[in-house]
Amino acid sequence: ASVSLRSFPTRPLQHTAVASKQHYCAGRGLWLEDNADVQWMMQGCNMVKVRSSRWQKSRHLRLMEDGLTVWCESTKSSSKAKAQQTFAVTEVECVREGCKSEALRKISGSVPESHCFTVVFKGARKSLDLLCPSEEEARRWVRGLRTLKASVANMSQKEKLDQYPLTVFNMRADQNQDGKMSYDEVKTLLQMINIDLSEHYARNLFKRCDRSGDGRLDHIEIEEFCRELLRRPELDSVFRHYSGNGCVLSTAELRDFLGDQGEDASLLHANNLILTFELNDWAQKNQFMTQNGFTMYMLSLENDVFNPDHSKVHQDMTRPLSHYFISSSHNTYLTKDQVTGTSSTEPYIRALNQGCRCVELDCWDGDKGEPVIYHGHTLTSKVPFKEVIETIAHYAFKASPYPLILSLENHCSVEQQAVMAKHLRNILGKNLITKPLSDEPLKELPSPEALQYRILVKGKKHTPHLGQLSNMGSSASFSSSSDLEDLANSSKKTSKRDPTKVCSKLSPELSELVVYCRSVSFSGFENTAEKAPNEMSSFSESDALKLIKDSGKLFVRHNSRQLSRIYPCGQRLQSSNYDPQEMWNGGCQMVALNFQTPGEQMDLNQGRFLQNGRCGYVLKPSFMCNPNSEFNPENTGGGPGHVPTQLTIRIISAQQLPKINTEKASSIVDPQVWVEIHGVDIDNAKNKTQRIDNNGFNPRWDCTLSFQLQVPDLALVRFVVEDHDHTAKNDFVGQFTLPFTSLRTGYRHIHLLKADGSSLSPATLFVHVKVVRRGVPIKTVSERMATAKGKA
Ligand SMILES: *[C@@H]1O[C@H](CO)[C@@H](O)[C@H](O)[C@H]1NC(C)=O
Ligand SMILES: *[C@@H]1O[C@H](CO)[C@@H](O)[C@H](O)[C@H]1NC(C)=O
Ligand SMILES: *[C@@H]1O[C@H](CO)[C@@H](O)[C@H](O)[C@H]1NC(C)=O
Ligand SMILES: [Ca+2]
Repeated sequence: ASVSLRSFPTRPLQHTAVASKQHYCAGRGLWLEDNADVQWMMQGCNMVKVRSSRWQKSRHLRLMEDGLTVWCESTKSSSKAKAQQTFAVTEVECVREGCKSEALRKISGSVPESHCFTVVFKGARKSLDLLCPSEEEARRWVRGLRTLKASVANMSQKEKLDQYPLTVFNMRADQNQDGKMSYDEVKTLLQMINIDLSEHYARNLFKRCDRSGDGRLDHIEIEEFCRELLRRPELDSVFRHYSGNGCVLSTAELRDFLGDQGEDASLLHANNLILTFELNDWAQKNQFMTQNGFTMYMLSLENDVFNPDHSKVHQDMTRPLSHYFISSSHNTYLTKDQVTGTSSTEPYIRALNQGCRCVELDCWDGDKGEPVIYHGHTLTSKVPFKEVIETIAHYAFKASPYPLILSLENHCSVEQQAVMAKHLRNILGKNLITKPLSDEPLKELPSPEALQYRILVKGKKHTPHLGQLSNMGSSASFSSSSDLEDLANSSKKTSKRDPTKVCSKLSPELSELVVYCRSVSFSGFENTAEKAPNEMSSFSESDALKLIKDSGKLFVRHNSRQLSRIYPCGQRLQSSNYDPQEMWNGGCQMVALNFQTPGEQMDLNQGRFLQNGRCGYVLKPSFMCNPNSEFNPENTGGGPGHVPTQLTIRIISAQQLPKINTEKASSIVDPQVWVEIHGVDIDNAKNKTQRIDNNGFNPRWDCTLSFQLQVPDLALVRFVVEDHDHTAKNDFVGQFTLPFTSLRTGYRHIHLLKADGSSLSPATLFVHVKVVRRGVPIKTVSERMATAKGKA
């Protein structure tokens, strides 16, 4: 069934177009007018796309007019239709200069390194390795792509909204590539961005926008066409509710609105918002906010559901490491699953850029005395240890200044362990921790603050004076226990029975580098106070779950002092993930997930570490940081951390949900929204809205969902949009997850993310959030005013 937009207003087009046209030009000037590299990229260039030393093909790369899309087409015209490919600047994770990728390294002897670069994409998309005709060409493309990426990251939501239809247009809709659109092409575009307009309405709007009357729309006219479509009646009604005259908000009216939102309700704050978001000069001078200014503000990050104060480091960073959840990755080197996936340095870049603070290196003996990293006993490819350390050195502190932990799974001979130690020292230099920060006996672990810009090695450590102790270690082979399954079959089986031999297998050079993260096998919850704070244990997900279920309180206490690392069980050959929330409930710090595997578990990880400036360290709730803590994650009735709280969320509408099922050309999204609570067992819950048929462009639900939380400080809230499918499993459209403690009340937009964690911009949800603690409702300003009026 086709949905016509009957509520569509017939406001004169002129009115909206004028204000935003200025904006539009400003937005474009951002890239196009003043950047020589970007200009250069628009001229296009013939490069060689490299996959291996044998597979090399000529490609023409050109940046399109939207400043966002790069075309990459075969220079042989015959295969044109097939060989055309595009990528959007927003999909780029990073650009690496020279021959740093696995494919380019193989040809680095035969081509000038300065002519090469690699475009690394977010998520699973294969990297693009390119060889340019000159050094200048390579330099300009590398610099240009980086500039564009930075500018896009900086673009306001409104600018993105303006840009979005243009991008779609460039990428797919302009079928005959003449830069203008016929009515049929516009219809294709509408379908691509999920609008199902009535024929009658679409034709009328097309005619109104076709100023030149030639039956085709140029870029500016398409912009106007789209802007008309972007109107938001539900936002307009919020505006009218607070506006006395229905046209503008005075500073006082805006302040009242802010008060109801649960924000700083001061005239100063209201004035600042007018200065920042009001586009109309007259209104700004007279301290009014117009409808356009209000829309701009409401769509900006300033009004995001996620508290912007938490997008900076806002927690105390001077507590011991064991008081923090630490974003951790498992089998970091793998690009896919652990049976056939490729080992590469690129997953390290992606993980580190996401703020991951504990990466894993599975080290084995390699050729010519150089250790390599791969998944032992499998078909995964190998990557030299040295290259991985070089990559880590380069990206370690780009996203976070706080300490990075290298979790070594060491399967190497003593000789190659010494080589590992040498590389670690030489490449990481003064960043590497090689001895304790202080000579004092260690009472507790140092803080992230004290360890800024430092790299810690986690592994087994030789303790000459406590020789016996190391025999007690799990199998006493110094690989971490997650590889015991592998080792059980191998020759190392014998070493189990021969402790002396085992000790001699740890190279003193490598052992020396283990300072604050010394792997030992877990020895129970007895004598907790006597354990050295730098001793830590690894647990398989099932072992950890058992401890949490059987002795949750003791595990929480243990984790207030010792670090614990949890890893996925060995049966997860496809690199699937377990639920990290259960482990955080038990106070476990390093809950290692396969970062390469998107899905609910990685969404939770991204949500958990969204706060505190995404620095990869999040302070545990205070009731978990005490060695005498009474907090029990399995407890259902009261106790520390229990603050009964009601969360009420009204899902109002969504904007520009993309089409997911691209195979069915005519299909339009039938969206529904889930709200999920992930916390302690008793808090876990989910509920969903009804489904809206055939409208991804501006579906409206007005559906209220309510949840009771007991331990809000541990809870995450996840919003998931699905495309209802009558015949198969619903398709995932987008999601956003955030800590309950970072959720803001009032009318808010939620900026949705794709499965791989990157932005689904400009797709948003519009919601209203209300929180009531311990049965005490927080009164809104308008409710207070209503009460006051009633009394008068
Ligand atoms: C981002 O925008 C701000 C203000 O509009 C500007 O000062 C800053 O230089 C921009 N940053 C980048 C990387 O473009
Ligand atoms: C270990 O041995 C079992 C049975 O002997 C076999 O099925 C399995 O593939 C072996 N695993 C490895 C990693 O060699
Ligand atoms: C889900 O939400 C609907 C609509 O508000 C409500 O009627 C229903 O009881 C809720 N279901 C659960 C399990 O909470
Ligand atoms: Ca055209």
